[in-house]
Amino acid sequence: MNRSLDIATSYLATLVRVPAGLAVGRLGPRPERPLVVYEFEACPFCRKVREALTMLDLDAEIRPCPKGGPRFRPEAVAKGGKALFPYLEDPNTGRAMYESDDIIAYLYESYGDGPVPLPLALGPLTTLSASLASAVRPGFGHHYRPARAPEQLLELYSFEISPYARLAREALCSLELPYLLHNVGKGSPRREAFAGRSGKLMVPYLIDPNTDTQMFESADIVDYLMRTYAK
Ligand SMILES: N[C@@H](CCC(=O)N[C@@H](CS)C(=O)NCC(=O)O)C(=O)O
Repeated sequence: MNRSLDIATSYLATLVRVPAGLAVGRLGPRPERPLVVYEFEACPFCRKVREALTMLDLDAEIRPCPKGGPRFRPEAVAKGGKALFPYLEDPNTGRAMYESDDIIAYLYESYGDGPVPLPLALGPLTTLSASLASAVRPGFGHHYRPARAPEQLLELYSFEISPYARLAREALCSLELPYLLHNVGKGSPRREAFAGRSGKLMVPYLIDPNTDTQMFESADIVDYLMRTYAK
């Protein structure tokens, strides 16, 4: 897909889900360790969970499970017993679970102020619009593209609804590259520290400790990931 079409369709995906995954709401206790999420970018149920992570200002270790992926899909099945995504592990409480709605309810109980906000609580309507967001980016962040595995986790600063951050997450997903997702949605108390570290407040921002690389710009990030990891 050419760049203009990429951006236009990613904006469409953003539009159908706005305001979910944009701004940080009321926060509860902060976890000491990042959550672990097995998921894939194109999955509408995974999208709902990623939106909750942004709105709760939570970091997560993302273990991408694109179709045909040789590493994290089998790992998730070995742990949870079935190939169903998203699958959450919370190393702070030892809890692990399937089912996006159960995961979201758990996250709001544990790290929010209790109730799940409206954009994530509309049942079939939430699922329908989350599916539409996937439909306008057909095939992206869905299938595995052969790649070599990095030794260390990459890091990505992002927030779910950003059309540009989506492009970077799709590439990380299809290459099955695990990464620490730092959510910095609007109103995140961590935005200032991020801008101090990176030099400006813009997402996506990728850090790759394997090659000592840090960069902004979704097109550059996608290009870098393909050049560095795709086989
Ligand atoms: N009710 C589940 C549905 C999850 C679901 O159907 N996930 C699909 C992906 S969107 C899945 O895992 N399919 C099996 C696969 O991808 O192999 C939830 O809300 O989490």
